[in-house]
Amino acid sequence: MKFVIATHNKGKLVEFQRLLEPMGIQAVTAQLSEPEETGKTFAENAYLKAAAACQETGLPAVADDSGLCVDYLDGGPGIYSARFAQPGQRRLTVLKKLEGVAEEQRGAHFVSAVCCVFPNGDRVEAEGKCFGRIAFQSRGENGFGYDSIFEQDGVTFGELSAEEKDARSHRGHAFAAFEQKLREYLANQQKT
Ligand code: ITT
Repeated sequence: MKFVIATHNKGKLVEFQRLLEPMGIQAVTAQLSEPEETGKTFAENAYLKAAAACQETGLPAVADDSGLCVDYLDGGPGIYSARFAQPGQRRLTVLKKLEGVAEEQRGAHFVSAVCCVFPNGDRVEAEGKCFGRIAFQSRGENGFGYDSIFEQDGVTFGELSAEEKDARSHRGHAFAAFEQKLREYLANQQKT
């Protein structure tokens, strides 16, 4: 089964490939346009990206819309995680906004909404979350995006191996649920 991965984020791309491969999916890339993320939810934006990629390539397309939701920032940056500060400034901006905020008030979670759109218009969707805190400073070189400032049990995602991150991350959870739903969808397709 060949799916096109609808993302322009290199960090996500690496994770998509390693999460989709064990499902027996051949994950390919393509030159894709970047649709405007006009949705009001992660799920709506994931659908917009997957639908555009499916239309452009004629292949089933998988996208994720994801982000960091910080309790102290009323759930922000949330769906605006890729847009609320300049590239290279995003982690620092979150850390600055939480300067002087005590550990108990630094709760946060990541969300990943995954959507696969098929050429016949069908879609399979799943969502995953993981909960933790915003660290006091950036730690760890692994991963991407906000990984080095998001910690669980005192360890940031930037300090985890790829396998460790997948086992506990929002995207790992979302793809596990997605795999289940995809299997059900494909089994139903074979019946009809
Ligand atoms: P695509 O839309 O092309 O997939 P994007 O980077 O714009 O790429 P989003 O709109 O979903 O993707 O924005 C997600 C933001 O949240 C982006 O800034 C990511 O770096 C960050 N993010 C998402 N998942 C993350 C993860 O697992 N670890 C760290 N940061 C993450």
